[in-house]
Amino acid sequence: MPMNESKSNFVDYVKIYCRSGQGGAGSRNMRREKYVPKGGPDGGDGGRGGHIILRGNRNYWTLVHLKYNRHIRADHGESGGKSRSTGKSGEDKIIDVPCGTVVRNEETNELLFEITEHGEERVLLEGGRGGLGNWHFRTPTRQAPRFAQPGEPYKEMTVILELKLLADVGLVGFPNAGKSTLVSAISAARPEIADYPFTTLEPNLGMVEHRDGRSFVVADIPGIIEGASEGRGLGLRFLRHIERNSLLLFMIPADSQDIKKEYRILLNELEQYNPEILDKQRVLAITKSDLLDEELMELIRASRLPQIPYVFISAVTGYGIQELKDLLWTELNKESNLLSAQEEQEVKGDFIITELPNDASDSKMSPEESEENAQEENKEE
Ligand SMILES: Nc1nc2c(ncn2[C@@H]2O[C@H](COP(=O)(O)OP(=O)(O)OP(=O)(O)O)[C@@H](O)[C@H]2O)c(=O)[nH]1
Ligand SMILES: [Mg+2]
Repeated sequence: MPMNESKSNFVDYVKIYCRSGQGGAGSRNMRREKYVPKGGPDGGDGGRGGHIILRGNRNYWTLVHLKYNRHIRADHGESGGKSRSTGKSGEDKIIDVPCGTVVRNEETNELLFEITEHGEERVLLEGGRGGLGNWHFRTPTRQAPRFAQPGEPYKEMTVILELKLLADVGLVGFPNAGKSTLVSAISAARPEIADYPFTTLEPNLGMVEHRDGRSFVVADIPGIIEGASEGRGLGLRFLRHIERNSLLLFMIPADSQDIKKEYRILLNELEQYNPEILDKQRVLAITKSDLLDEELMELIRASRLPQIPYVFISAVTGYGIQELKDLLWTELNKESNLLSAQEEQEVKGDFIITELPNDASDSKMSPEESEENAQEENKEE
């Protein structure tokens, strides 16, 4: 099984040390000029130390640019000068990250913030303020203060940056289920496809063109196996990429021994990872249906299938692909998903909005249809 790690530049987790700049010291200068007796204090303020700032940038898709740049320091502020001149501020350091980057304190594991939008800037560490020059400390009784404030110290922190890809539909399935084949059939993405397990080692995103210029984004993630939550196979670390998908597409091959059982195993692994993932809407694609004839298909239909909307597909012949896209689109635009549309937009920023015409409303389901679906859901649990 070729597991060529070195070729991978998909980096979705980095630990970096950051340090802001120290504030410059205030000056203690005394004015001394030839014809100016008793010049008095004229020391200027120190400059501010540079901030460490994180900025969302839609041109970045991974954190690979930070992998070999793990120490980031902003400049210190300069000291104040004579004639009340203020020291130069230290330059801020701006760290560009992809939209969807989560920032945590490495020591405490505390979630600090999340960068979701292009251009969004958050100050991670403030630079120290510059100290005041002696000029500020004149009083009627102390006309020549020979002291000034030091600059504030810098701040430092090691942070963990984690990337959560933002896609509408997350693919869930065992290795070899045909996930990557589907993504290459319905989008312009060209993930690697092969008849061995764990071909996909890193997530791929594909933009799916639907009818009338509408589109949605599908995330192809590595296969999941039983025990993945205990670290088997590639484990479950990639699941964080589907935590925010609004819909999960389960993919189970038509030649599977027991579709329902396979579904249960997948479901169980997801639950081990994060029970909230199960709140998402689910759709089932029975893949490789070109291996079936009508009769076999009927048998599968009659068997105990999971109680979620399903469709037979073949990414090879194109069978059921349009039906699948329609189904995904309908499910994505269901009332329950639309409720969080505002939130979604916030999360996505202009990540894909530029390519997503926002006229999804006319394909909303009728109330009867939603109710039917609700009943189906109930049956299952
Ligand atoms: N007959 C048939 N074979 C398919 C179909 N879709 C995928 N395959 C084959 O199934 C194998 C696995 O396909 P992949 O798309 O790489 O599967 P995957 O789910 O991405 O697998 P991992 O990346 O390893 O998790 C390949 O040999 C594909 O050619 C299909 O619709 N019909
Ligand atoms: Mg794959």
